[in-house]
Amino acid sequence: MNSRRGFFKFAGIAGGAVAVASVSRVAMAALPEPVIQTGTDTMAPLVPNTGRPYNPVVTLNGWTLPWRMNQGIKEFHLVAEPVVREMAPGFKAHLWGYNGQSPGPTIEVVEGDRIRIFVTNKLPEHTSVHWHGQRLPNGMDGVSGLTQPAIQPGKTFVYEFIARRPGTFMYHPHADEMTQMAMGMMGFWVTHPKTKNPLIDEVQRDFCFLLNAYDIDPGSYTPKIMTMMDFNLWSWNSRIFPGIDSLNVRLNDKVRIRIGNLTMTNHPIHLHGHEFLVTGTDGGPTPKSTRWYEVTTDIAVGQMRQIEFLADEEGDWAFHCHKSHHTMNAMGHDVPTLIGVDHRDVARKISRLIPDYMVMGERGMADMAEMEMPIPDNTAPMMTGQGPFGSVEMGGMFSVLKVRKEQKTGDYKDPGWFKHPAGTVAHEYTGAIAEPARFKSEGGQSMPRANKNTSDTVVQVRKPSSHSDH
Ligand SMILES: [Cu+2]
Repeated sequence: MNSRRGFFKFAGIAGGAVAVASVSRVAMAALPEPVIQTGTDTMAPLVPNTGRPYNPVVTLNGWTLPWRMNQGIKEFHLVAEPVVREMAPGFKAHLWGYNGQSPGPTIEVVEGDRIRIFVTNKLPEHTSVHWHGQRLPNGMDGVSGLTQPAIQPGKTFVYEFIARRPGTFMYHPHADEMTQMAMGMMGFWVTHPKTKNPLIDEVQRDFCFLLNAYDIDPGSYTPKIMTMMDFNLWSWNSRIFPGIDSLNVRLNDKVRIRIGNLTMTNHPIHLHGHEFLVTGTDGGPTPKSTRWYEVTTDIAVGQMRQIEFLADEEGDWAFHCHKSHHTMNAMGHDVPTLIGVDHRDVARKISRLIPDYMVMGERGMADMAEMEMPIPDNTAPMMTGQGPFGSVEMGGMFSVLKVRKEQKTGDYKDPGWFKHPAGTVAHEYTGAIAEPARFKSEGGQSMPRANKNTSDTVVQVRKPSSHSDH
């Protein structure tokens, strides 16, 4: 992440917005110039220099859309268009999104703000934008056919409403949704509180990202849109580990992370080393009496969750979806289970015919990370990511919370790997080993079984070979 560059880029854009009050009536009548981003760096927070002040969020591998003030109304310009998103280094997907990116830019406003959003459609088909979770006039809800005519290609529509309640929201099309959301059309929205709210604490770091998923065949570039369950790329803001930036914080910062789920399944999001509170849902801040500490929270389809914690343990803490299929990349759907099968002979025979032939997964899928097997062009390896101690064997929905004493207030740059104090890392034991205790009483049961088999049935555990039961 490149916070300096991002900051100055934004400072220039936002600086332009300040001058709006002095420009001509003709310019005021025109559409706001759309701001486009195509890089994948996590941009530094966009500090507001017009309108009410607030503490801005940081969008993982994303950015906040600048606005202009027009006679007291915040004006934004979203452009729905085809985009190329680098999902991880060396792996690009042809998606649809907004303003050069999938997901689109985060929109940040303040409770009570009057908002005008221009939406220009540069897609090959009609679209609309639904402002997920907002209180607004029915005709601004963005459901094509029900509350408005669809926005045809080449047309621009205007949405206007007041941000009535503070909280965490999303936006996405409500027109040919199956295609458009499978193609990556979505964005995050944060409405900050106008005055001090007893249910909304001040935090030093406020991160946000969307959970999304794609089905892109190894070696190809465009998602399949008919997929209901068999997604093979599980992403945060259309990035997959190791392409997801770490969340870098200062020791003892209060940290908020806002997460929205626009995939077709739930995601139990798990943080190591700390306990968090769920301080907000789709409906706004949670009453304090309903909060309890946990380390995993499930985020169902269409939901938003805000988690908060005190980052009071230094280190590199894993932060990921706890469904193990969701921390893998580009899995073909017909990978057979090969654990425990000896392929040496077969492999030797085949390798005479096909020199590159390798056998996957005899000892578990970790082989895949280890073998660096040849994969088709433009495919993310199933599990990658090199840590300070070797392969992390993770992909997909995985990142790292980096808590550092030396991290400066307001500095979001990656501090590198944690330097563990001497004697605090698990290590090989080389002393004498006593016989470990083993469970001796297989077959224990509360009642004797009727019609017991004459011989034992022995089964082997199969590694999951399909993605159909997420
Ligand atoms: Cu998941």
